[in-house]
Amino acid sequence: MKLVFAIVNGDDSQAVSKALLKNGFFATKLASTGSFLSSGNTTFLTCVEDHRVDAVIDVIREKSHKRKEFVPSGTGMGMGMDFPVEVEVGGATIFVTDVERFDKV
Ligand code: 2BA
Ligand code: 2BA
Repeated sequence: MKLVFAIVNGDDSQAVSKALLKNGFFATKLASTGSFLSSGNTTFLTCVEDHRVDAVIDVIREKSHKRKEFVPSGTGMGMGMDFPVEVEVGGATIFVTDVERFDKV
């Protein structure tokens, strides 16, 4: 078994959640916060058999959209000027790890 961690932009989390369910995947959602934008994202934990990992990732990829956003740079140096910087958000950041044991008791 593998555990797929997927950090998904808050705006895409409903669509990802529905698509995982529709495709028969079990998942757990954790409310999370990115340290850079300090805005909410959702971390999906999905534990699946090894051969289903690519299928989970395909579902998440299909429902997560990359886009550009302007955010305050935090470099106003106390002068009241905080220049916005463009960052790419959306898409999903995915980690896959081995699971030693999987039980439902
Ligand atoms: P945030 O930390 O809020 O980051 C949002 C976006 O800001 C990032 O999008 C990236 O484009 C930019 N960014 C973040 N940290 C940066 C840095 N140190 N320098 C320059 N630009 C930076 P994504 O890369 O798509 O990441 C989206 C979210 O996924 C992140 O939200 C964070 O919660 C998570 N994440 C991304 N990479 C990670 C990693 N290596 N480990 C753990 N969490 C990660
Ligand atoms: P359980 O299978 O006992 O799962 C209880 C909770 O444990 C789930 O809550 C989910 O948060 C987590 N979980 C279970 N298996 C997981 C896995 N492989 N990876 C990550 N997290 C996992 P819910 O999602 O609210 O599901 C509640 C109950 O609804 C489940 O109880 C199961 O009986 C049913 N269920 C959930 N997803 C299903 C699906 N795709 N197909 C059929 N039944 C589903």
